[in-house]
Amino acid sequence: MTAKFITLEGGEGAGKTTCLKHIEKRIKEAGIDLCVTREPGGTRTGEKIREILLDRGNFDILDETELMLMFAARAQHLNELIRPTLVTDTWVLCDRFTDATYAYQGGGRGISSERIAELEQWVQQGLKPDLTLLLDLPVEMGLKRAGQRSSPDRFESENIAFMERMRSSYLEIASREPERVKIIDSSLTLENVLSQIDFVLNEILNEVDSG
Ligand code: Z5A
Repeated sequence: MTAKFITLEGGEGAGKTTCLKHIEKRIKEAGIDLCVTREPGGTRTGEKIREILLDRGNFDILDETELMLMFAARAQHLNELIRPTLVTDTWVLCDRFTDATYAYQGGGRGISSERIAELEQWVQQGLKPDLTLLLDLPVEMGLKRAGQRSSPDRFESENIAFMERMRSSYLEIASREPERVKIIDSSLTLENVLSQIDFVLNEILNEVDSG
């Protein structure tokens, strides 16, 4: 069996936290060893970088600095956790990964895809998720859901135009890579969202059963 690398993506208020728990449960119920992690973060150093990135007090971080911090955390994560875990036949479920960089730093901040791809190639050496679930919903709806939170972080404080560009970038990736990236319509009820996720998961879990 080859361990799978699964990522979960989405904009503001898309319901990632809720869906992640469901995906974790489904994979573990199938008797598969699973490591759940997140980006930016997932390692001691990565979590420290995350604190810098999310802190609203760091209003002076340059876009380039932000991009490189994302990849610095990712380099640590890949070498310390993701690759070593996958070789032990344990699946990895990661809350956000490089698609978020193309969406937030690319679409949102306006950094070119070519520049991001250079860093991706250097840091990942071709490693990509086997499956990405993209929770998609209209920006306004996501903001309404996320609005219930107490204190927004540096990214959650961005304006609607930023969020629209971020959403378009995610959808562009999904249309370019439909085999890997599955769009989940997360504007629907939670019950419906979870059943869309189950439909996609069943496919990858059946592959394992029959392989
Ligand atoms: N970032 C980046 O810029 N570049 C990168 O390369 C990477 C990350 C890797 C931290 O990520 C930030 O890092 C992120 C992008 C940036 N910035 N933002 N924003 P994070 O993933 O840790 O943060 P997050 O996006 O805020 O994720 P989250 O906490 O998982 O939030 P969520 O997706 O909004 O999910 P939620 O808390 O589960 O749901 C929000 C609310 O909606 C909650 O009250 C739910 O009960 C409700 N909900 C969920 N689903 C439904 C449905 N279907 N119906 C009705 N209500 C629902």
